[in-house]
Amino acid sequence: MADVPSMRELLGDNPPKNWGKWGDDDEVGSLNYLDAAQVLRGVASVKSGQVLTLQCPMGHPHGDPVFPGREGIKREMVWDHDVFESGQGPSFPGGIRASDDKAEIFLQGSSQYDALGHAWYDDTLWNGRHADTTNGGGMSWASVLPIANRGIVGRGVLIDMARHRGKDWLDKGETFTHRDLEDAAGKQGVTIEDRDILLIRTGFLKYFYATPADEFYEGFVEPGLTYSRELVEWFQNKEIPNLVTDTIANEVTADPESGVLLPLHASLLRNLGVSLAEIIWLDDLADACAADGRWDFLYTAAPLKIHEATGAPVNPVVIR
Ligand code: UVW
Repeated sequence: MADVPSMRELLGDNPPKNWGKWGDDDEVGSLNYLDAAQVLRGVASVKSGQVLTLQCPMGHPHGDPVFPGREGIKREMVWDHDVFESGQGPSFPGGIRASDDKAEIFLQGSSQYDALGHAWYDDTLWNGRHADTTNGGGMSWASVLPIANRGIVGRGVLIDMARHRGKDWLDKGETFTHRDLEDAAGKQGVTIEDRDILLIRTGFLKYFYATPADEFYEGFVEPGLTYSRELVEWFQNKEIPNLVTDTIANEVTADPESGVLLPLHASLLRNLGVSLAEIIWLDDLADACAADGRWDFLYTAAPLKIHEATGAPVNPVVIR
């Protein structure tokens, strides 16, 4: 730890920022780029009417992919046939019965959107607000609710880095840059256009479901985009509103050169207001895109509307 620089030392005193760009009270950041014209651009990429949903199931028998320290959903039945037969269920006029259940979940523990205030450094989060806004039992600033209220609709483009590198999944800690994304896009025959919702497949969720948990979590380091100032400027200049990946944390877990953890959470989420969607199942979409060579589509998503939450589950829908 002693040799690892602080986030400020890594990113510098004057990193690219979008604070104030949409007003001091803005809580959705780069999603502001997704105006009506962007919705129509997404609609224009629909050619066949095929619909795909991108959420990983919660409560999968294999276990759920979560960042170390979190747990997958714990769900239990409240009413079932036995409850009624033993006389412990409610008695409704006419005799109708119903199954019922409840769950304990980490709101960041499934396919989900991060709130813009979810990650910070130097006591300051998105748009310059103090991190003490996370105190008091909930996020009073930049929770997931404004994102949920707004919804996310636009042209999505999928870059399949695993397929590009001829692998089922990228290795632990394998990195790539925006230049690699452009290169892969070129090979796929698609252009990453300004204001596109950027989806990146690494195959790492496929690896999760194919691998015993102890092997998956050993030396936990996911593959993903790696920090550089140029990469952050690329996101800013292209006005990317939303990064969506099939990894738990959207970036290589620790910056390979400095050892700093999750610097893109700091530089994209906190500084640029780029929404992050994590643990998103992209394999079926990638297969569909590869089958007909079309890698752009209408992307739609809305996380659950949970007051003051740090993030919320989501089941994005793609129409292509
Ligand atoms: C952490 O908060 C550590 O990660 P994530 O944004 O992936 O939930």
